Amino acid sequence: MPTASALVHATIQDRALEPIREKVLAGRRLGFEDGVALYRSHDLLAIGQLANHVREQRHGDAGYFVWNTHINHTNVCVATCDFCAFAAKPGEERGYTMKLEEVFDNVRALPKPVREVHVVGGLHPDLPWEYMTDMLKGIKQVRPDIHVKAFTAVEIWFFHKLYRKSVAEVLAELKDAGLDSMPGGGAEIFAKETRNRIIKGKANAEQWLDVMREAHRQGIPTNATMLYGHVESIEDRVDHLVRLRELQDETGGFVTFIPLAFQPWEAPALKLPETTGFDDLKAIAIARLMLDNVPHIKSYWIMIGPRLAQVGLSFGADDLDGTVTEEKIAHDAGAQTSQSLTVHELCRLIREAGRRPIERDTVFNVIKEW
Ligand code: V47
Repeated sequence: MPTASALVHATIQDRALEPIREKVLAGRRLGFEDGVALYRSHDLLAIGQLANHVREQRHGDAGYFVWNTHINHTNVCVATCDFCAFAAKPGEERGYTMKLEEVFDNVRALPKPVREVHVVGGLHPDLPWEYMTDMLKGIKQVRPDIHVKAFTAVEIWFFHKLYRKSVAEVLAELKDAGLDSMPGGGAEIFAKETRNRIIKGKANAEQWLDVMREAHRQGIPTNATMLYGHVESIEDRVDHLVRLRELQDETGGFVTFIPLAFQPWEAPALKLPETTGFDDLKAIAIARLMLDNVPHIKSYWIMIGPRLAQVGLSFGADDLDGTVTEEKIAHDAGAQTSQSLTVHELCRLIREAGRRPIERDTVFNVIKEW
C-alpha cells in the first residue's frame, strides 16, 4: 500500500505547494504565506488532496448532515451591506416582522425529526428586548427538545447597543431564555478597508470576534463564516482565516466553519459575477488546511448547489449542513438552488461521494447512521 505521503506526492504539479505538503503531512501549522500560496495556485487536485488527507484523518469517511430549518423573524435592518438583498430599511414596503405567535406556529408545524432551528434576523431598531427572549422561551415551550441556534454576533452587538446591556448580559439573558448555540453569520470579511467598502452600520471585525469570545466564555458554542467572491483579495481571505484560528486557539468554541459564496444576482450594490467551481472548492479546501483547530468544515449546498457541495466532501468538508427548508438570505439574493433538500437526497449525495451519511445534532452528537 502506498503511504498517504506518497499518494499526495503523486498529484502535486505546482512546486510551490511542496513545502506546504510537507507541513500538512507532518501535522504542522500553515502560515499566512502558505494560505496565500494555496489560493494563488491552480493545482486544485493537489490542494484538494491535501485537504482531504486532513479531513479523513479527523473524520474518516463520515459525511454529516442535520435535520434543520431556518426562521428569519424580521428582515428590517438598519445596516447597509452591499451584498445583502434580504434586508429592508425601516419603513420600506418589503419589510416584514413576524408576530411571535407566527414564529411559534412555524415551530409547531415542524415535523418531529427536525432538531435544529436556525433563527436570524435583520437589525430591527424598534423591537423590544422581550421580543428576543420571549421568542426563545416560546420556541422551547413548543418544542423543548429542539436545539435553538440563534442570532449572529452582529445581532448580539446590536442588542448590546440598542438595549444598553453589556455583551455578557445580552448573551447570559438569551442563554437563560433558551439559546443553545449561535450561527456564524455576519463575519463577512474582517479586513478593515474591504469591510468598510461594503458594510455600513454594523459590528466591525474586532466587535464580532469579541462577541464570539464572550459567547465561548459562557459555554455557548458557535460557528464561523466567511463571505467570499465579492471585492475581497486573497490576502483578505487568508487574514480572515488566521484571525478565526487565533480566537479558536484562545477559546476552542467554534464548531464549524462555513465558507459562504457570494450570491450576486439580486445584490443591491455589487454588480459582480458569481463564484466559480474552482474558487468554491478552494475556499473549502484552504479552510480545512488553515483552520487546523476548527473541528468541522461545511460544504453549504444552499450557496454552491448540491452537486458541487457533494464534491466538497472530497475537498476537505465533512458536513453538508442540512435539510434547511425555506432559506431566505441567499434566495432573496437570487440563489439558483432549491430552498430545501430531503434527508433522502442528502443521504444520496453523501453516499455517492463515498461517504457514510450520519445524521448529527448541531454540536455533532451522532443521532443516526443512515
Ligand atoms: O451573515 C448575505 C450572508 C449570512 C449574501 O452558522 C450572503 O450554521 C452570499 O451565516 N450572498 C447568513 N451570502 C448565512 C449564514 C449561515 C448559513 C448557514 C449556516 C450557518 C451556520 C450560517 O449570509 C450573512 C451574510 O454573510 N449573505 N447576503 C449574498 N448575497
